Amino acid sequence: MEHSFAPLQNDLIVRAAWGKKVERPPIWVMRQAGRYLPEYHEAKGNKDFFECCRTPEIASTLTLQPIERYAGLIDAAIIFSDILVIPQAMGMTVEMVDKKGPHFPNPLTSPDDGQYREVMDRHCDVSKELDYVYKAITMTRTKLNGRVPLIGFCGAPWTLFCYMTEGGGTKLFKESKTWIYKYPEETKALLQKIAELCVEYLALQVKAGAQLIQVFDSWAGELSPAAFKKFSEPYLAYISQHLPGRLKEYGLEPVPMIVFPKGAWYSLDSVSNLGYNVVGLDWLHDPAEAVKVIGDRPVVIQGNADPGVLYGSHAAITEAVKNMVDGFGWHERKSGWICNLGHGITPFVNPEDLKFFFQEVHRLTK
Ligand code: 1CP
Repeated sequence: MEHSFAPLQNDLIVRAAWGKKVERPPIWVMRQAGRYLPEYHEAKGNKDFFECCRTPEIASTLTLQPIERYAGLIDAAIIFSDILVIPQAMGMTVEMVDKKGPHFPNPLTSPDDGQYREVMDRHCDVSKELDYVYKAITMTRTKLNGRVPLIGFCGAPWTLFCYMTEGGGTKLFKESKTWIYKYPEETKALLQKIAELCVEYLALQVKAGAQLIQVFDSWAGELSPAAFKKFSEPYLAYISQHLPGRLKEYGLEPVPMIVFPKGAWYSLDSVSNLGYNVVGLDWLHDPAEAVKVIGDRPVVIQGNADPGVLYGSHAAITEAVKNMVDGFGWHERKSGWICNLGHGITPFVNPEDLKFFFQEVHRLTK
């Protein structure tokens, strides 16, 4: 089924992501639909998190909340969902525990554990299993009515692998490190399987109406440069190399692809060669240094203010914006930068302070 949606009134982020010169840098923030917004808690009530993801009416309402609150200041929506829907589609149980985060009651313990074989052997049909995401995307595009583009996303294979083996968030990465250093071949087989599902999942999100896509490698920085080369980068590359072809098979035009290898600052040079149009930077990068590393390659940077600055004073926020505007050479280049935080916005931020951040980006890039 082909959809027809209202034409975009604001396509700034799409043009910027393709490397074009633009009148001002586009802005959005990771996790912009979420816990810092009082209207999020109101709409979510005490409904289960994944139930909200699975209900297109609710997911689209939550996606639109920051677009409505920050109308005229913000340049993209990101579909309300979670990276962990892929492990769910692969047959694993994932619960979202209030105030704690995701929990897998039965994580993958070792290659001999029957569950690993089950996950590996099971045919996973993301067109069927994740149909609710595509429905939410299509409904959101209709409700957006062309206001701003909609971003689709998935978790990177390495990051999803961490959750599938750890069973939730972790500081130690004991299980995932045991896997990569004890069972590298079985690890790679699973990473490859996840990468293939990511390609299909992203293609179907675009088919449903997503206009850019982002791959979140939130745990990239837990790997050494050598381990990143083995266990993350090849699978990020698989996604960027196969998605355009898959879109073509569906009769769809390519969309800009964003990769966010959080914490893997050492990988910027090689990640810039993977075929992604945009590389997301966390706040450990100095903007001017990152611009130098990318050099004349056609790669756009997304980022990278410390989300923690939003707990600070307005003067501190202004300074953080100035640092990006100057460091990314905005006034000289007028291209190559999508403004964002260096990671997701955190709970307890005052939404008025995020508004001030947006206003400062607009003011200082005039
Ligand atoms: O607004 C948006 O950005 C869209 C929605 C979105 C996205 C892009 C959510 C909603 N989750 C994600 C991606 C996601 N989920 C990532 C990658 C981005 C990142 O690094 O922040 C990760 C690692 C997750 C896993 C996850 N889901 C966590 C982290 C736990 C840990 O390991 O520390 C948590 C707390 C969630 C729950 C979640 N996902 C999204 C929201 C709004 C929430 C909070 C749910 C709630 O308590 O109400």
